[in-house]
Amino acid sequence: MTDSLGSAHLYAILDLGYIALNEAERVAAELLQGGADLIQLRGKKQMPAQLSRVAEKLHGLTNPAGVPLIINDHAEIARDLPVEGLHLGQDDLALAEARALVRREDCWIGKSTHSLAQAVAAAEEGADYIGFGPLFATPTKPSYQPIGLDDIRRAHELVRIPIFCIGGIKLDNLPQVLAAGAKRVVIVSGLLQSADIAAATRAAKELLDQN
Ligand code: 3NM
Repeated sequence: MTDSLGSAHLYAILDLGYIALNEAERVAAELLQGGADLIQLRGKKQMPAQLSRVAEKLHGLTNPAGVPLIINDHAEIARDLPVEGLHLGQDDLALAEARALVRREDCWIGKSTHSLAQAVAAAEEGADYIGFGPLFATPTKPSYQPIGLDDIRRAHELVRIPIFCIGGIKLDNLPQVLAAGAKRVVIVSGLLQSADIAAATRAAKELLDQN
């Protein structure tokens, strides 16, 4: 799994705002079946103990599939479970604090960034990858101002770690996002709300792989 961050193009987030707790494993299986390269577990409303139980179950699916599982926000879950990564927002722990808490060399730490300046800062802070967005308005993070497509190319010139563009990306605007210079994307509602999650994941993956 060591090189899998560098070769990852499609990052799916299993967001418990869209998926009921008791559906999480089925949905994770569909994302895996469709070929998602990375899966994040995001639960803004769940208690850590509850999320930890879901993460453990999901890891039982992702690990045999060779797909890294990343936990959003909760450094203590990344410390206690053998997940492959932790994702932090701008308002979460600083990267160094998170690393000190997790204390696992093999746990990637990614960071959400919303401007070129934040992207550069996250790389300098030692992030293993960044999210860059939201490109478009998104119901998944309704209060965030979209940044559009214009800075994508510049972000790739300034930052050498993997950049996952995010925010309002769907199958129908993915070609536009790729044409603007994106190499890797995160898709949340565009996968989770499709009638056939595995098929939508596979379609996104094909577009990314052709790029
Ligand atoms: N982070 P969807 S945008 C979780 O810009 C998240 O950091 C963002 O969801 C950021 O694919 C976002 O449904 C939501 O638009 C992405």
